[in-house]
Amino acid sequence: MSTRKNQPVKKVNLSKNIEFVRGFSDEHSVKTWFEENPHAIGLAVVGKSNVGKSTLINALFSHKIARASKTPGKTREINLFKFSFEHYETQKIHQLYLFDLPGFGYARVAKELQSEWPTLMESFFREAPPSVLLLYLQDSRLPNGSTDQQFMSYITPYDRPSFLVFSKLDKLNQKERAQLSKEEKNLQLLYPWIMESHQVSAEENRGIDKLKDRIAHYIVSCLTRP
Ligand SMILES: Nc1nc2c(ncn2[C@@H]2O[C@H](COP(=O)(O)OP(=O)(O)OP(=O)(O)O)[C@@H](O)[C@H]2O)c(=O)[nH]1
Ligand SMILES: [Mg+2]
Repeated sequence: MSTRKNQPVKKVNLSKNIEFVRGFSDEHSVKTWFEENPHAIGLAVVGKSNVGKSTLINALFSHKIARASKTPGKTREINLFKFSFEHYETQKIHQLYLFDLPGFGYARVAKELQSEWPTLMESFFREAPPSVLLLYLQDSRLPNGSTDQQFMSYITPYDRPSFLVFSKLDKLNQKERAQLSKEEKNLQLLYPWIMESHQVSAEENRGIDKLKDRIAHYIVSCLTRP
C-alpha cells in the first residue's frame, strides 16, 4: 500500500486550459463518442444534486468552467470538457477529458429527465474506459445517506476506479469531522472500487491541492500504461 498520507503535497496544475466541448443528452451519442475515443483519459464527477460537483470542478481547474448554482438539478446532461495536461516528468502535453455528470436524487427535476438519467448514466459507465477516473462526491454532512447507498449499490458492479470525495467539509464541527472519518473508513472497507477517499472544502480551499495531486498521479499512471 502507498504511504501517500505521509508524503508532502506537490502543487500540481491539472490544466493550463480547459474548454467546453459538448453536452450529451442521449445514450447513443455517449456510445458513439467512446467508440471514437476508446483510449480517452480523464475524470468524471458524479454525486447527488447540489452536492458541489460544479464547484469542485471549478476549484480543481482554478477556473469558472462549470456552472455552480443554488438551484439543485441544474446540470442535466453529461457535459464534456477537454483540457491539456502536462506530464510532470516528461513535460509532454496530453489532451484529456472531464465529464460533469448530471446529479441524481433531486425530486423536482421533470419526470422525463429523471427517466433519462439511468439510460444516460448506464451508457456512460458501460462505455467509459477505466482510464476515466470517477470522483464520487458525498456531502460531508450526510455521509452514506439513503440516496448515496442506492447509488453505491448501482455503481458497484461496474467496478470503476473511483475516489470518494466528501464535499463541504467547512460545514462540519470537530465532532462531526471525527464521525465522518469513521464513516469514511467503513465505506472504504465495504466498497473495493473506492481507491482513495478525500475530505474537501472548495469554499475554504481545503484538501483541494492534495486531491489534485492524487488525480494527477492517477492520470500519469494511465499515460504510462502500455
Ligand atoms: N459551504 C460550502 N458550500 C459549497 C461548497 N461547494 C459547493 N457549495 C455550495 O453548494 C451549492 C451547490 O453547488 P454546485 O457546485 O452547483 O452543486 P452541483 O453538485 O454541481 O449541483 P447540480 O449540478 O445541480 O447537481 C452552491 O450553493 C455552492 O456554493 C463547499 O465546499 N462549501
Ligand atoms: Mg452542477
